[in-house]
Amino acid sequence: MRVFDFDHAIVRLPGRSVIHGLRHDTQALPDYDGVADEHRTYVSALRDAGLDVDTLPPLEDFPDSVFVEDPALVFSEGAILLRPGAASRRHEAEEMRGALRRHFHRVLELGEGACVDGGDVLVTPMSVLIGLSKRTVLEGAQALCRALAELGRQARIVETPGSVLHLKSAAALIGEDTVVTTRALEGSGMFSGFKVLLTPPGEEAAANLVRINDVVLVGSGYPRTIDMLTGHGFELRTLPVGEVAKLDAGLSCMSLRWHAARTAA
Ligand code: CIR
Repeated sequence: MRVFDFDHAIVRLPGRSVIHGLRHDTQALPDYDGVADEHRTYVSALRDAGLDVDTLPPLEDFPDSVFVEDPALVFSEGAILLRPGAASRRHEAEEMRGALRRHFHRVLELGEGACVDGGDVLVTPMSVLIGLSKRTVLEGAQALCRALAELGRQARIVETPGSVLHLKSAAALIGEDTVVTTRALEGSGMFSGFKVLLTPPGEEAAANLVRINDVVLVGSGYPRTIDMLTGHGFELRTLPVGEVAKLDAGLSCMSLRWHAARTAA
């Protein structure tokens, strides 16, 4: 089974409060209907890619809770409840506990202590990369390494440039030995041993894409990235992300994905 072979996903509907989510550019105000439309299209694409999608209800108290990738990690072997780094997002982990217990026999918890966001965790065939960022600190990354070891997974802690919110804001595994990333992140050296496809200048945010089974979901506003990936033979599904991008988000953060073959869900 490949690391991007999935048959299940968890998503959460955006609440009307999503427009108050965290964002670095406070000028570009996101629109609730726009986010909801993009989310609907995304969920359809997950279903079309063959996933059984569990859709959780909106949480108005947590504007960023639509970005379910950050409070948890999921694998065939079990799930890990994380501790998001932004204070306004901390309780999203508790809100995810019930869904994880419904789907997984093993749910490990990082618990109290230092923070890790799931957006900083990139699963590759050899190891799980954990990026240190404004949201993920060393102590949290080390606690996550221990939890991953309990699930039989090796991890490697890496540094991400300060300009990047999350590791997966700027990198995705698109083939078993191939990543798509930005020039800035490639410069960190963390992808030595991988084939690297660089996003064209000005389209850095396109690296927040997601491969699911044989299809790659990519933002529709990145024509040069789309051409590049098509040229490399990837099957693409382009999706609108203009509104979620105003919340510093993209395609990977809106779902938790796993293959349930070895779980007893
Ligand atoms: C945040 O700043 O936490 C949200 N507005 C966006 C989170 C995006 N998540 C991700 O890249 N994994």
